[in-house]
Amino acid sequence: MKDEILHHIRYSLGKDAEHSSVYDWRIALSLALRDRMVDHWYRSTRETYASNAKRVYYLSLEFLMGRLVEDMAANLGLDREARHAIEALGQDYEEIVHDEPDAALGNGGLGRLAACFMDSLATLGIPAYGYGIRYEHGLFEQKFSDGKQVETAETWLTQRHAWEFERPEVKYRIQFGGHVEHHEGKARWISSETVLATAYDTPVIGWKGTWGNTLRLWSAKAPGAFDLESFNRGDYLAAGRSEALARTISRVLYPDDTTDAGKQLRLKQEYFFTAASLMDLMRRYLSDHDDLRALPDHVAIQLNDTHPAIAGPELVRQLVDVHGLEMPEAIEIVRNCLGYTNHTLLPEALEKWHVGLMAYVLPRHLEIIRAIDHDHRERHPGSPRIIEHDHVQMGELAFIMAHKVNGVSALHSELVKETVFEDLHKIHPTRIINQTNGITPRRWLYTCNQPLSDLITREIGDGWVADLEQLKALNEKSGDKAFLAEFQAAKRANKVQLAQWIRQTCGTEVNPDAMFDVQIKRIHEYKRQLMNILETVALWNEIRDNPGGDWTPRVKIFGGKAAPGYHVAKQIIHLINDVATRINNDPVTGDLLKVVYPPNYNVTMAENLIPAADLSEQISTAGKEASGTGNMKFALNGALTIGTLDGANVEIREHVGAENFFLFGLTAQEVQERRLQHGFARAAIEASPRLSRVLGQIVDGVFCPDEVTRYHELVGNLYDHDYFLVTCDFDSYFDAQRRVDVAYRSKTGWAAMALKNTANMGWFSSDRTIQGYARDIWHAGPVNTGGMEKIA
Ligand code: T68
Repeated sequence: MKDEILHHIRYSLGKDAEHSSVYDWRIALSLALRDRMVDHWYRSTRETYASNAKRVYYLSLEFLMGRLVEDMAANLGLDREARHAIEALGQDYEEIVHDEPDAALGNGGLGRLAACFMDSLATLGIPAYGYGIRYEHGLFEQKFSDGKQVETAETWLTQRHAWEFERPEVKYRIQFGGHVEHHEGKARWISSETVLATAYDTPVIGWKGTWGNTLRLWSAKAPGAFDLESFNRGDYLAAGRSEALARTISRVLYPDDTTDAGKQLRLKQEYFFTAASLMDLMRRYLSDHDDLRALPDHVAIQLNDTHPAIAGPELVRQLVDVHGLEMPEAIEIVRNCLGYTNHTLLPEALEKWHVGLMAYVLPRHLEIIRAIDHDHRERHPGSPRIIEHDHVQMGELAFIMAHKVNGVSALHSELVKETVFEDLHKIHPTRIINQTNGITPRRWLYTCNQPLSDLITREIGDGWVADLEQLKALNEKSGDKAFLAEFQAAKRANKVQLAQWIRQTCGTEVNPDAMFDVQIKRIHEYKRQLMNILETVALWNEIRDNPGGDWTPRVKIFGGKAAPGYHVAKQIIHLINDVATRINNDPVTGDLLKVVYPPNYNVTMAENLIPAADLSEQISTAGKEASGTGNMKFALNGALTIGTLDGANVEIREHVGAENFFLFGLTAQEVQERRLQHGFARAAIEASPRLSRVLGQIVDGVFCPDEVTRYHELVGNLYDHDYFLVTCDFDSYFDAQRRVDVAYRSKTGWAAMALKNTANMGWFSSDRTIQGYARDIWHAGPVNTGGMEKIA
């Protein structure tokens, strides 16, 4: 390793060791690791071709990969070797690891799920490609200015991205606009704009290096040569214009995790990467098959939400317009290839495109969508329409064009049947299935939590890393005082480290013996960070009323970004920061209560916070969080959950045991009923002296003396609307928190409960999730083990 790193310092970076920077060392280390991936990767490709195995294509507008050095090294079995080599070269391994920017090509759960899936597909040896966009700018960086969120552009690609291979020879012409001509039953799309899609490949190697797949990300380029004529005329701007225009398509990740309100560029991004991916997989298929009717036997395409839903009409277009198949047959072939995953029931997040925009950007596709709609309604009279109120409803389109539609937790999948797709579910009663989300144990335990990971491996060996259910063996240890002490010591080591990091980033002193209570996720009304901060104020009040009481010291930790245009979410951020300032400077509460909100939450920050958490906040309004995956990461790392019966919380509670989970709040059913009661929020506030007092303080400007009216609108909305029932669940949440306080006071009691969480979270490995997709949707499996037989 040492020699390989030095080789790259010299021949890839053109430096000598004495004059190399941290950046140079990081790139050299990454390149050395990448070299070690290549043989695994080629072998996998060869075996896939040789076996003619079915390939899985995972289409996702987002891949939230985070940093790669540690994970790549770990999967290659080189984590210790890499560290030793770097240290032998006189360098600081931690510093080098921390130098890598996150690949933040995603907003949150949906993008991170895609990244976990890539890891599991490779670990299971399933031949697969991830397809997405190589955004020049990932998710914006967040700073706080006087407590308010400020966004700046993310710039990961201003540095060399050492993991990828540029594939200049792989390029496709992606068309937009124009019109369609029809001659003798054949359609010809005369487009008005062309952009080139070029490929960048990152190898993804599974655990122990057994298999390697590809993450192929597309970058947009202008199709023509540089316009030298304009340049020579002195019109420098015109010379670069078409290049700049083309490049905007892959320039920036949309930062909204719910609605992108019909933006033309967004539709172009979606079509751009979907069309390029389908052209690529068709080229691969036709290179060794000639029967298009057999496509579904060899190709499974998974749509990560509706963002790539244009895949249906696009693949039909290729089969009909390019290869001459008949429309109904093409529709059937495409349906047998496609699966669609739904990630949300929030109405504002269901994609809809105005037919005018669709006709303008993708005229041929609009025709095909009408044909699909017609075909479906002929077969199923009374079926809901794909085009409704002049909008193409992408959920309906994806549903009709997929042979399986899945939700991401048991509760969510049932709600999908009862709500968004109620009518389509009646027509196709076996199409909707469930695949509860999972997380990769490689990143989310093995690499991010070394103290716990080492302890587990010492106790039960390292088989758990690729077979997480082996953690069950730890159940036997829940009465073993000595083991519990070690389990606690691992947690404490993580907390000491985090306390240090908090001092550096926030300037706040926190006591590692206090309970670390963490809520990290996008800021959204339905996730109810507002309820958490209101409860914080209520607790502050009670401590101040009785400072000598037997309180359980707490550190409330928040992390998360708000979409730049989401006004209420930004107000919530501001309020959390204002409350933090007041409480952290209160000598009365002192170490009993602290509030910290480190800016710029991302995958790397999650990897630091989760191993140090005692309490995991999963407090969404029941029925709103499709699954959650952070909830799984915390429980796996030995945090207890305080949560509602929402998303995968329900299944987590079943697995870890109700006695090891702090439940509160209304059920999804009760939420629906409560909303119908006139004045429910005002009534709830009036019935809760505790909540009334907190809201009164906020309105009086206790936390914003410089601008007393700052939160009047926010509080006013709670009284009059409170769509997410913060007021109704508040007392039940407060009471649950006091049960948490009591439980935390028994150190071994708490440790035993925490251990029960770790020991029983094995089922939430994304390996299990991927096996479910492979079995129920893709009918695909690993090549080297005889395919499906291996999958139970
Ligand atoms: C999340 N969705 C769900 N969406 O909210 C979460 N949306 O419950 C679930 O665990 C997770 O998906 C994985 O299934 C998202 O993260 C987005 O990020 C998103 C992005 C663009 C447009 C719409």
